[in-house]
Amino acid sequence: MNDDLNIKRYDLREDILNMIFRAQAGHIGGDFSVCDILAVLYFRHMNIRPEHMNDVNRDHFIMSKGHSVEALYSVLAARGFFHKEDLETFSEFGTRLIGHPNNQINGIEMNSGSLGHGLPVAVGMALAGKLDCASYHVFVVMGDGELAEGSVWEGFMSAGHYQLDHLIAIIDRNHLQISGNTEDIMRLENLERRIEEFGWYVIQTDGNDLAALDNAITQAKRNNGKPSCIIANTVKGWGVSFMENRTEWHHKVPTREEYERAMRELEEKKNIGEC
Ligand SMILES: Cc1ncc(C[n+]2csc(CCOP(=O)(O)OP(=O)(O)O)c2C)c(N)n1
Ligand SMILES: [Mg+2]
Repeated sequence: MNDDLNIKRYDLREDILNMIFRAQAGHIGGDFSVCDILAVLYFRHMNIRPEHMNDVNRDHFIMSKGHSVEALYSVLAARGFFHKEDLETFSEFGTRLIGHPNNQINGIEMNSGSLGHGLPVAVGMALAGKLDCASYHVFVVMGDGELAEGSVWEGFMSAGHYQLDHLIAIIDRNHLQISGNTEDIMRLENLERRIEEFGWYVIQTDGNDLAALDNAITQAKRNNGKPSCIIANTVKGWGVSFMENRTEWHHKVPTREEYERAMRELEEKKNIGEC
């Protein structure tokens, strides 16, 4: 994977950290776990450009785990969907960049935040594409805690039934949700086998390894006859040592001292090119 993305993954996290510290609100843990997935999708794979959002053949993207909106805003700004300075208004009174995705923003197709709705909508988009013999792919990113919602499993079932091979679901499998470990709150394992049983092609990958993600998405795009699901094994809080795998960093806001420590760590890792 080229070095440029290795730098961007830290730049994106620095933008997120700034947004959350300035606003004193946000969901930093899930932002940092999903950041690399978004970077690889937006910079390597998806046929989505700010000036071509009306193109019927472009790819479609749904951020179903809408609480990770800061990660989405940071990558959309980096891809030129709006001015980077707008990030400074995140969560302010009267801002367009509110605390969950809304479709008034260029590049955002679906309002989300209430978990469990992204996959069913993505199924509808992919089914429409199939009926139209269109070439576009539909990508949807979900959290693993989100999989406790029943509507997700209706989505898995119907996508398998309709053999929607242009649908690619990516699960941010960080093993944590808002109040603890997913396996304690609502057991998911054996997740791969369960999703396969619904007629999906399932790929497991390291979700914080840019090259591995790139490979997994390439494989998913080539797959015929079944929808694809990438179980991206990630680390919640990835990039900042004291946030990694800690439940409280789901939506804790850093103190000034924590903010400065986190920024220092991200800068150091960026400079030594750690990946
Ligand atoms: C329908 C619904 N129920 C509850 C919530 C509150 N909520 C916000 S984030 C979250 C945990 C989500 O965990 P996960 O999907 O694993 O996200 P991640 O770990 O990636 O942050 C919950 C329960 C919600 N947003 N929507
Ligand atoms: Mg999770």
